[in-house]
Amino acid sequence: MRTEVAVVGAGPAGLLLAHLLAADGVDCVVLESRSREYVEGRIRAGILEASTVDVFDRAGLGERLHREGFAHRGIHLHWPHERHHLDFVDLVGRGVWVYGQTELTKDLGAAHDRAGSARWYDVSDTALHDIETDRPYVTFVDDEGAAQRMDADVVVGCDGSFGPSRQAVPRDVQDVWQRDYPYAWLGVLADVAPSTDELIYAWHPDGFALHSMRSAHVSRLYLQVEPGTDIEDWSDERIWDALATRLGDGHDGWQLMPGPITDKSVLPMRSFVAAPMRHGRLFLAGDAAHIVPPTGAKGLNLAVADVAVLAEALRQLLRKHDASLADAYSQTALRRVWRCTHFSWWMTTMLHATGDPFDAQLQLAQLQWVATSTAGMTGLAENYAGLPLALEA
Ligand code: FAS
Ligand code: PHB
Repeated sequence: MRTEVAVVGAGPAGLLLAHLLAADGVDCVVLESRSREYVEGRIRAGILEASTVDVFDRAGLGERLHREGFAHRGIHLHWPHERHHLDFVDLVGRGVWVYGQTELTKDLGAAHDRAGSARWYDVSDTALHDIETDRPYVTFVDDEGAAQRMDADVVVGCDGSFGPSRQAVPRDVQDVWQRDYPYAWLGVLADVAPSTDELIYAWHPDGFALHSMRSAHVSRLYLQVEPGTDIEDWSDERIWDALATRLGDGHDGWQLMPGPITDKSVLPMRSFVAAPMRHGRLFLAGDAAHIVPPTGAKGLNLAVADVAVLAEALRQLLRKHDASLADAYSQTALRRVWRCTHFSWWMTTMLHATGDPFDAQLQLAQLQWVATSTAGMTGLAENYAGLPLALEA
């Protein structure tokens, strides 16, 4: 079989790239190792930057997002006895949207259904070949156990942090940076109306907590736990007690309303960047190239930003035989990747308790400045609401 662009991975990056390329008449095939139901059911990100919403609007994918998503002007920063609202729209002229990654992936899947796109789910043994030539190909075993080969002009690795694509880049040309944080997040989904209008990021000596949401009836909350925490150690009651303490239940009359927990998971916190994001005819996008701790709500948005830049680069390469944007892709994408990696590290280290009393004083001093100085608030707002897509040099 032959296509122009073989995309490995049908998460948001892979599906969005294939959708944008197909809109430009570029032939694509998407290969995915899990089932469609599994991919669309994975509970992950929830915050979309304005530039992400713009990409979906321009691609004709924004209708349900605008109907069911929530436009937020900003966030609340909370620490014991203090709560401050940062209004991003006042500060930098743009806010963010609350719309679950699961919904975004379903919208992308529906668009591919309408377009009759070529997607292979439940594949296995995916392997990339001859990526240093102009005739790369991908081999895999399909869901019926038959060995398949897909020849392509370009292969794009959108296969997340554990896929084969990043491994296909030779070690001697690849730089990798990684930082593992000394804490993890316990995330819960609860069938209860959010107790807040906008997200609450809370510092507390016991640990960080975040109150987010998915709809008017579903709350999404996180609390800092030790790495490797066994979810069985956290009963619903213990989770709600810790969230109430850390989020400031009772502060100025504010109350956290508990409810039935429908999903619990522990996710590790790490920063990871692999460069270059292109080797020969292989391009990497999204988590395949970088991972950020979710404190800055950047993971999904970075994947979209990579894809928006890469789709145009591949259109120029394959339709106009102009390789200039493709040759610049890695450098262009990495500028935003490092800006977002820094911001995610900055938010994470400002808000997570380490148990060290000196750290605690530094964090509280930083929070006091960020939440009460226009310069501090603007710096957070500019990064959280998102920078323009293709960062200037
Ligand atoms: P994805 O990981 O979404 O998609 C990669 C796809 O490739 C997967 O479907 C996988 O099955 C497939 N694949 C892997 N190996 C393959 C192979 N060999 N062959 C074929 N297919 C293969 N971000 C936030 O902003 N906020 C959050 O709260 C947040 N929470 C997260 C929680 C968890 C548990 C995880 C893991 C990530 C979270 N993220 C969060 C980040 C997340 O949203 C990612 O940034 C986003 O999914 C990136 O999208 P993709 O790059 O498409 O990668
Ligand atoms: C979420 O709603 O899942 C979410 C929101 C903000 C974050 C991380 C996760 O920083």
